[in-house]
Amino acid sequence: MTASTQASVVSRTLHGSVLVVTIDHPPVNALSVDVRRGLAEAIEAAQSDAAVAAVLIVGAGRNFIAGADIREFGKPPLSPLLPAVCNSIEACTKPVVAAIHGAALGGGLEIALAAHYRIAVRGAKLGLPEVQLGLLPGAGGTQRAPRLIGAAHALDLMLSGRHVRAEEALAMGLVDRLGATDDVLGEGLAYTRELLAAKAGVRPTRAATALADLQAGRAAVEAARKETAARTRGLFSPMKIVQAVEAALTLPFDEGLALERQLFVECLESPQRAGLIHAFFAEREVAKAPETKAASARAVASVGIVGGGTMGAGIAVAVLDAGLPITMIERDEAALERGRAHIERVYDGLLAKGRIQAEVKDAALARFTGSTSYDALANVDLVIEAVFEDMAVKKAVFSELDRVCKPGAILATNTSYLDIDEIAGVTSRPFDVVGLHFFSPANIMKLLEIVVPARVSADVVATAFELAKQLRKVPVRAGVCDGFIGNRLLAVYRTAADYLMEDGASPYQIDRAMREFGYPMGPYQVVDLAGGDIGWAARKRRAPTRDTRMRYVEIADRLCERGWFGQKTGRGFYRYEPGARTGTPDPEVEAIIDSERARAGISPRSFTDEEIVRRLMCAVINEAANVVREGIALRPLDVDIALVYGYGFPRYRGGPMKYADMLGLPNVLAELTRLSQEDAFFWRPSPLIVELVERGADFASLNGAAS
Ligand code: 3H9
Repeated sequence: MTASTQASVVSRTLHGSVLVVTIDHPPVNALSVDVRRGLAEAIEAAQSDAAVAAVLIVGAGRNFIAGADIREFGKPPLSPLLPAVCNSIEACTKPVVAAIHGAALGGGLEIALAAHYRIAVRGAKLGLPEVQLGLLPGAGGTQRAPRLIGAAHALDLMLSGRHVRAEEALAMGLVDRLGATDDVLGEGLAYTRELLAAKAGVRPTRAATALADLQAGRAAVEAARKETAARTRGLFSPMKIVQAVEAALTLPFDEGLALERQLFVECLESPQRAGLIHAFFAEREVAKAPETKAASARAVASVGIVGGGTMGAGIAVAVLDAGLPITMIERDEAALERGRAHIERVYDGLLAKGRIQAEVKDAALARFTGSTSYDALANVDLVIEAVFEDMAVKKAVFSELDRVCKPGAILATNTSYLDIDEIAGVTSRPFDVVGLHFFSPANIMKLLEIVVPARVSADVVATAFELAKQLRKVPVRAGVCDGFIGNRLLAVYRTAADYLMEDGASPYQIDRAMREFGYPMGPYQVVDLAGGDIGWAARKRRAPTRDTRMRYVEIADRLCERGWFGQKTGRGFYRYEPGARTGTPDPEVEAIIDSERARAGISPRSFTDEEIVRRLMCAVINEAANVVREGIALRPLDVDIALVYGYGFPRYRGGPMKYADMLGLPNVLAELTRLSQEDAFFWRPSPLIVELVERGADFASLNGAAS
């Protein structure tokens, strides 16, 4: 080593004739303006310094570079821009090598693509995940990657956003060499010296030839275009990616770069980019609850699960997948066997799809113990109750848990509506009782509502968050109320849909409008999928306490009275052929709706799809504001993540609160005020919305640093 120059985030050190340029910008070496400047200066320095024969770019810490600094998007651009930095790296007259460890993603991989040679060590993950943020690789990636690895691989990387391991990257030609050890600097230096010794010279990726077979390239672009049209309905950036890769085939490199820039800016300015980047940060922010800062988690090495039904078995798989042993309790041997069989079926399904190997299933089942006696839970660290949704039944379970569990064991309920304070009240240790509300299928759905009753201790809540991390769930903290965050908002969404249906819209039009908005399914398809009987039971349970000012639509009850519970009975709002998952509109249902309208004295009106979306969204946004105001959700962003991860709210709209901010809260308030002339009780504007509009503020202002 002969000389060293320190910039704040990019340092330069001469190792013999190799200039090592190290990016040290925690936490992930994102390409902020300082990093870009440091890189540009390093290339300039290398060019003008006769002592430098080659440049080696490495990242300090756990990653090479995670990409552009996402926090800069939406703000005025600062020079030097990343495409220019990449171009200057490629144009360097001395060989530039990228040595990759950890993440080389997005703009990070584009830096590596602009270098002349690439080496990766084990554990490196490379990818172009911009599509997940509503973007496309905008620093030459759409032009360099196809020239280096061919259009098919490049499109796969850019359209899926997936990360590839070093070995796969080598196989597709994304890197030239795999390091034999984990020492990224040592491996990088050795490789660079080898290149110098071989007089390898510069090798600009713009001149790479993987697109030489034009026919294959065109076929890949056409296939991607078809698939994108069919699969990514509603998303803006995937088609732009296809267009940019097509340009790599048809245009000279610099013209391709110019088109890429234009398409990138279109993506950058789209509301989808704002929604998706909000979701990216919000998803990380939800895991930071006050209790996770205030207390340390308790150790959880074993888990008990009470109930082997669909929910209990799904939770069991989620816990087993995290490598923890479980003890399942059921009331008799037959029920226990059904629970175990259910778990086995889930693993068999995964095996059949090739998602796991047989050993994974065997190892998971080896961690399963079942019992019909609560005494088997004497030593577990945490129990999750997933029995029938009935207060008396839950109380009986918690009395038993209180009797058998060791001191310090955490007692969790998976209730989706019931008052957890009341459940905790039957135990001698309400400070150990918490809600863990999973969503079905529990081994797949990412959302986990962590419901915090009044007397629970902070370390129990912190443990719940830690468990969520272990189970790879997205945790959202919720307070106790009927339905917590998600189901409370779902109820309002459904009610607003029912009002529209009774007032004149067909359930089929409502479903279509919401699908067009971006939901995977409309509200009545969801009812048919979940089973109409579930909502019917809840409506009957709530009937005695229903607010008399609340309008009540009976259409769904009429269907349930006929035994039409949806997919499982072949009829619901739709008709289903045996075994079919998609239904067809049912004229008999429409006749029932007509007669219900007549009975209620309503002359049907017509609604546009846009009006349907506006009403349903206003209902959700308004109730979500109440949820935040009452402290049931910590911040608006917690509501956003709950709905995106648990209820199919389109991620590219960021969640209902972000969507409300994009609509403009004064517009939302004006709409609520207009609607409240129809029904002053249901549509009364939330005081939080009124207050924010008066202050000229938005929901984002309540998110703290995350916005
Ligand atoms: C792009 O590159 C566009 C270009 O093509 C064109 C430009 C012209 N920026 O996830 P973690 C923060 S688009 C700013 O918890 P992990 C993150 O918020 C970009 N901040 O860690 C968190 O902050 P906090 C394409 C970022 O170890 C902290 O870093 N790249 C960025 O589980 C730790 O993150 C991507 O989409 C960023 N780019 O996972 C990659 N990335 O501590 C996005 C992270 O305050 N990043 N932060 O909560 C990732 O996928 C993961 O962060 C990574 C590490 C796998 C790298």
